[in-house]
Amino acid sequence: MKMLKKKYQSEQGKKLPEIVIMTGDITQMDVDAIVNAANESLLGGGGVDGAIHRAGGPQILAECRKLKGCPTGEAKVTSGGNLKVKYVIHTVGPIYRGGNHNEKALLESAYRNSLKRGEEQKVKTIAFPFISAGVYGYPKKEASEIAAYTVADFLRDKEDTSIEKVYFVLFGEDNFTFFESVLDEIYGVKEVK
Ligand code: AR6
Repeated sequence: MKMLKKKYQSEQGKKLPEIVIMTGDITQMDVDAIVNAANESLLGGGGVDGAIHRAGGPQILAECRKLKGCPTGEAKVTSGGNLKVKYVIHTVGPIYRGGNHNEKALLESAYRNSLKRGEEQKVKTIAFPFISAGVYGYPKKEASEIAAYTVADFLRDKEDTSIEKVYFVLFGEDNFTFFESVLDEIYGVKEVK
């Protein structure tokens, strides 16, 4: 399968973070931290959560057990086990229940709290999956807008941050295209015709 990748950097004076969108498997990333789209138990599951625990080995689950779960919208850190990363930041996105159950605020919190946990560990590079957009059923266009705007706004003009580069690692061309549209808008990329 063709791998898609696109890099966004600030134009002079705008001070937006460097963001890379790509298709691929987040468990293979060579970054300081990856974010896991977990559930409140932090004891594993399917989707990206299952993939991270499978690839990372039992060490991550052992550490998760000690964390005693994680409320929706918050984030907690373990080591990276057998993965290339130093840390896995486990966050819990909202289950989508029609849009009137505080889902947007909770999804924004999941991204923001993950970035905060990353900063506390002094990570320079961090990779996110498409939180809540799988089993949890968040409509993808909306979820991609929340993801991209929340991360860009959190890091915009921020001097006191360790984070230099953020990756969104996505399954499938469709998901890539959602992120591409919103990031083109945020970074003011002009369409070349
Ligand atoms: N790398 C990158 N993206 C992936 C990978 C991977 N290895 N595997 C799946 N995805 P989901 P959620 C994509 O369902 O909606 C778990 O059971 C996937 O295609 O993993 O937040 C947890 O334990 C989709 O686009 O997370 C929770 O119970 C995106 O990752 C629940 O699922 C997120 O899909 C959380 O649901």
